[in-house]
Parts: sequence; structure tokens; C-alpha cells
Amino acid sequence: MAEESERTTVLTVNEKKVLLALDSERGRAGDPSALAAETGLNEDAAMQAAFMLAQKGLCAIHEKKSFHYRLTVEGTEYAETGLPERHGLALLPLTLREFKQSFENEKEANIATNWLLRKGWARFDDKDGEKVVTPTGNTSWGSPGYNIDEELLRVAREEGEITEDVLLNRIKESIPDLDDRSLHCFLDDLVKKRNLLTHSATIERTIAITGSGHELVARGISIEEELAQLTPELLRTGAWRGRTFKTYDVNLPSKEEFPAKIHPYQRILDMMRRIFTEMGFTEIKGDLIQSAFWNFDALFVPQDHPAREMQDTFYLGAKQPLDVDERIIAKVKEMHEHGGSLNSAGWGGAWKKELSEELLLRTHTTAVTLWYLASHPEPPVKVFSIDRVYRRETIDPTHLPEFYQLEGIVMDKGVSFRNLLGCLATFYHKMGFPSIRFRPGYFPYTEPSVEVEVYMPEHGWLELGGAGVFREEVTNPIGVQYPVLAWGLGIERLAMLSLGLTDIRDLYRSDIDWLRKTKITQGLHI
Ligand code: FA5
Repeated sequence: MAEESERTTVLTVNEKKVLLALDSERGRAGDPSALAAETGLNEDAAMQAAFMLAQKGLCAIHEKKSFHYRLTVEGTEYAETGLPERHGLALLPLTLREFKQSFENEKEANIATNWLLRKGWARFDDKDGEKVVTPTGNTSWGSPGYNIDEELLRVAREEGEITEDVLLNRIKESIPDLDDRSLHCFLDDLVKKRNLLTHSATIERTIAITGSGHELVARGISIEEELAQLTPELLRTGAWRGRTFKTYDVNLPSKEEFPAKIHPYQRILDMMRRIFTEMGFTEIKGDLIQSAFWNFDALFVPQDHPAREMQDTFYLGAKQPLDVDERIIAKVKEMHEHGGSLNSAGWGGAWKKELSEELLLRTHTTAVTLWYLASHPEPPVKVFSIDRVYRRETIDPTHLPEFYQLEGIVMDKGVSFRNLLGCLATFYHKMGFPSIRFRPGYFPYTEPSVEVEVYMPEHGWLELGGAGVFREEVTNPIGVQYPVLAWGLGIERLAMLSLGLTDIRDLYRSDIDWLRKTKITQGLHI
């Protein structure tokens, strides 16, 4: 406490001058110009010192905001010659075409038409297939028998610059029973909608010493010039000895700085990469445009599967002959039609090569890992891919049509379903999700299949990805003889949870405030 009171009563020379000036006012509140005159400081410096004193509880600053109104150039013209709708009213009735032609320009004609209708001074009638502007007989606006906007313009014209209080009082004198709220609405219309008045705000400040300020002055304050900087000259001559140096209050709030940093989502992608790399995986990349063969057929997805339909998949409307070993194509065909040489029934029916030649935007990165596996059929294979996929989705808080997946496979002698679960659990734990669970799932290309869910206290259990062991119907045609553990995880949903967002779209909104305030460690459990 003792330290605190010492800290708060350390005053700069300017603060001492202002405090003494306030004290000499004997409790009367001063304004900035009086303070400046009394202290010999300029107004800004005097007020800066007053603000510092106020922070220390030695003076109190009272602020009163007032608005001033003035006519704009357009407002001055209308205040002198009358509003366009007033001129227009005198011409009625006319057809809309004639009415518009009677104005000098289109802008004025539109203003007159809109405000005549809005004020209820005119209406549109249909006559012989033409629109006619007809007067309604009403010529008031805001209060029966009066026109408040025209009154406001008249007073503003008479007064030049006018404070809000004076302006409103003048109107109330001539139009009784008008409440402040509706008057403000008319003022707002003239400022914001019609741009006929402008307003500016001024803040009047009064400053008064507090009891603690008095007490401090009573204990005695001496004004001694303080040195703000230690110069070589002061050091050389030794003149610094015995002088008082300006103190710095390191506790004062300072302007927040937001240094450049990597996008939070990119940091999460980088972290995922690092985790899989540390677990001994190699990253692979594949083509964004895939044939239906790699995206679906080689994965044993039947040719009539709903996910292959136009409403789920972005087809490019083009085909390309498959750049795949004919033996693999033949085996995939046999696998679909009757299960090939395996103890499998396949899907039955005729498998059509032309359907597998369709080009599309990959709907999952499983197309990439499978394509890689086909060219690396010998064990061991341990690869992952972090890349974009595309689906015809309606955008909502958990769905995007373009999103990232984290795909991975492990192929080796003797690897098992338990290794798959362990691998995924390790990844999610490293990402900072201690509670995960696996639920039985279904994918045409894996058996057994699971869905991975993580637990978030605010959301409960959330499904983040799919996984399983590739079926022999998938591995056999590409010549792979050992078990393949595979998974495909949604990244945006995981990043969204890590970053505390509730809407997936926020990851891509680039809200500068959110980007600035997100800590560089947020979402990273390191
Ligand atoms: C697949 O894409 C499978 N290929 C995963 C897989 C790979 C299973 C290997 C077995 C073996 P699914 O369609 O469920 O599965 O998508 C996986 C994850 O991607 C989902 O759990 C979800 O987190 C995310 N995801 C799916 N659709 C969207 C979307 N429209 N927007 C954002 N994330 C999505």
C-alpha cells in the first residue's frame, strides 16, 4: 500500500503546476483555457497533465458533449429556394413522366418524387395506362399544420452554426407539443438521409481538484525543473548531479501492439504436419483433379453409389483415358462385377470403364493415398497428405464446399486395427484432445470401419473423421498384400474447436480483430 501511494503521488512538473493551479481555484472547477493561462502551459499540455492527475485521483474531469449543426451546400440552397418536393407539389397533378421532366435534373426529380410519397403529400394513380402523381391534400410533415424539416432548415439558415439545444428549443417555441425523440428523428433525416445539415461534436471539459489533491498540496509541493533526457553534455560536465529526473510510470496503459504472425489456421495445419512427421510419416501430394477411377472405382465405391452423383460431386464435364496399368483396370472391373478371385460377391452388374474416366474435383484425399499405394505396393508405407477436397455442400456452420482433409495410411506386415486406433489416439492427444472415442462406421472401402469422435465440454462428442482397414477388394487389384490402415480427418472442424470458434466459416473470414487478438499459442497444445 505504502508503495502504491508513493507511486501514485510521483508528479511531473506539469502535473504539479496544474495541481497548484486547481488548488488556487479553491474548489471551483477550471476549464482548459483557464488552466493554460494559470500554468503558462499550452492547453494540450495542461489537459494531458490534468488527465494524469485524474488517473491518480487528484482531480476530477467532467465532460459535456454538445452537437453543433450547420447547413451543407445543398441544405443552404434548399433553405433559400425551398425543398424539391415543395416545388413539385405546386405542379400537381401531372403524369409521372411530365412531373419528372419539369425538373432541371433527374436527381432533383427523384428527390421530389420520393419525398412527396414519403411525406404523404402525393400518391400515384393509374390513368389510361400511365402513372399520374396526384396531390393528397396533406401538406404537413411531422406535426399537423407544420413542416418540421422546413422549420429546422429555416432556423439553421437564420442562426448559421447552432447548438443542438438552441436549435431544438427554437423549434419547440414555434411547434408546441413536440417531443425530443421525434425531433431527433427529423434532425437525423436531414443529416443522414438528406445530407442537408452536418453536425459536429465538441466536448467541454471542466476540471476540479479532489480531496486527495488538496491534501497533497497541503503537504507541500515544490516545482523543480526535471530532466527528461540524460545528454552527453550533462554527463561530461557532471551537471546531472543533484538534478531531478523525470520519472516514468511503467504501469501506465500503452497502445496495444499486434506484431505480424502466422494465421491461426495455418499454425494448426503446420502443427498437424509436425505431429505426423514426428510419428515417422512422410507427406505426399496428389492431383486436385482426379479421375472417378481413383476417387471412387479403385476404392470399391459402386458405380451407382449416391456420393458419386452430380449433386454431391463436382464433375468437370470431361473425360480422359485412364493412365493406369490395364491389369489394374481389369482387376478393378472384376472386383466390382463379381469379387474377382476373392471370396467376395462384388457389387454385381456391369462395371463401365467410361464412367471411371470422368474427371472431377477430388471429394476426399483417400484418392491420393490409394493412388500412391498403387505405385508403392511393397511394405512398409507410412504416408500422410494434408490437402483440399471439394463437395457440393450447402454452406453452414459445420460444412464448406471446399475444405481440408488429413489423410494417412500405414501399410506393413502384421499391422492391425488396434494399431490404427492407437495411431489416431496418439495424433489427437498430441493435438490436445485427451478424450476421443471410436464408433462403428461404414465406408465402402474399409472393413472394419470407424468414426472418430472427440469430446469438447461445450459441444459434447463431435465426429471429426473416418478410418478403417482397407478391404481386400481395394488392395488386391493394386497388388498390395499386407494390411492397410487408413483414415481421413476433417481439419476445419478440428481447427474450429481448437480455436474456440463455433462457425467453420470464421476460419476464412480474415476478421482482422480476431486475427490480431488470437494468441500465437491458441489451439496449440505444446
Ligand atoms: C471421408 O471422406 C473418408 N474418405 C474418410 C476415410 C478415409 C474413411 C480412409 C476410411 C478410410 P467423410 O465423408 O466422413 O469421410 O469425411 C471425413 C471428415 O471430413 C468428416 O468427419 C468431417 O470432419 C470432414 N468433412 C466432411 N464434409 C465436410 C464439409 N462439407 N465441410 C467441412 N468438413 C467436412
